[in-house]
Amino acid sequence: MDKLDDIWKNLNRVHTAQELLDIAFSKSMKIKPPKSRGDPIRRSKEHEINRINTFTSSIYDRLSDIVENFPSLNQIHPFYFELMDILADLDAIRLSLGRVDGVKETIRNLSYDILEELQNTENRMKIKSHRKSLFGRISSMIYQIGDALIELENARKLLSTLPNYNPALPCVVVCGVPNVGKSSFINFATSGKPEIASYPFTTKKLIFGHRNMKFFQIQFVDTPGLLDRPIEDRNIVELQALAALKHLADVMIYMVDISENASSTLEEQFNLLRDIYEYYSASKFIVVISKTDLISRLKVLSIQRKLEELNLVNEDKPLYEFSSKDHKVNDNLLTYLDDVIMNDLIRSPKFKSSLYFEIDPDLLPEDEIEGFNY
Ligand SMILES: Nc1nc2c(ncn2[C@@H]2O[C@H](COP(=O)(O)OP(=O)(O)OP(=O)(O)O)[C@@H](O)[C@H]2O)c(=O)[nH]1
Ligand SMILES: [Mg+2]
Repeated sequence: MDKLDDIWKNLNRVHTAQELLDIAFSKSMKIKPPKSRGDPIRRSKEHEINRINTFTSSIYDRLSDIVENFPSLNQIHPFYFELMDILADLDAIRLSLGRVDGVKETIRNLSYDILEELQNTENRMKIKSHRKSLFGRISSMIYQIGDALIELENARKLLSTLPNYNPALPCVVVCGVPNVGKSSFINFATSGKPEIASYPFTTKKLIFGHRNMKFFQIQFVDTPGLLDRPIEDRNIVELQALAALKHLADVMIYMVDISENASSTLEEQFNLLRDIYEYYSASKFIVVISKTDLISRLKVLSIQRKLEELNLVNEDKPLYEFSSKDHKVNDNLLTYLDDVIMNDLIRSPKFKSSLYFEIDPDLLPEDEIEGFNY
């Protein structure tokens, strides 16, 4: 599967209608009349035919480039499909592509017709006016798809800023209500450097970080905070977090802030966790109490008991702690996470085959090679 980066970053900028026409006009007007001294009518025809061909193919080729190079919406990874649907208007993109495609064919057919008429014209003024009227008709068709070209350029710009997910590598998605310390965890555990601030809703889009294992990388996704509310009330920022939970999370870390200044109540945080368990699947869920440097041991234990009573943590969904200020407590979480990835996830059918491509077998010791069943 292509990485998004590869798909979008290689796309050419979509020109505006005016730019397309300016380029085509300027190219066609540079065409010099043929040098031969022959029949002036024939020379004039040849000149105008060359101009028409240059003009039409400049526009036709650029419109084809837009349509053909735009990633096929039916083939991209479902995560990108959903993100595109959230951030851009997929129907409008489809419609715009269709309009551009249609116009380019009309332009070509029209120019064939005019060229044929021109062949049968013996009057120099008429020859010129055929060419002029063709340019005029093509120009108005291009102006008519001006809004579609702008729509496609906006989509290209927006989508080229999306994160670069690699489906061949395991992915840990970190989520929770706003301000619980998600970005602080990503900052601590990975190469990612998301913004961290004392106010809620700091993170407004998905941010990726990576953690190097011996032979491969684990991807981590920092998500914008989610509020405890129904899906229909969620905004575009929250929907991006949900797209990551739905399509990317092999392991999901849910952070709970039980400190005095938490931005959401415990009940709200538990409700959200319940919803996530119900609607999203991951090979592994891990619940993490954050900011433990601010909390007494007694309080951590009492919340742990509460979570167990509510069956929000259990053997399958273990509870760990994280503190960005007291790194000692993080060892347990990171060791467990690495174990889950190395022992369960990476040997699962989903990654076994892709690892074959990611790992240079020469780097693997003998026992590891056996372990991976090459
Ligand atoms: N004392 C203490 N403060 C923390 C800890 N983790 C995060 N904070 C603070 O809590 C605030 C929010 O941290 P972030 O990491 O930005 O939280 P977030 O969940 O990413 O927030 P949003 O992106 O807004 O949802 C910041 O002021 C952090 O410095 C921690 O372990 N201990
Ligand atoms: Mg954040």
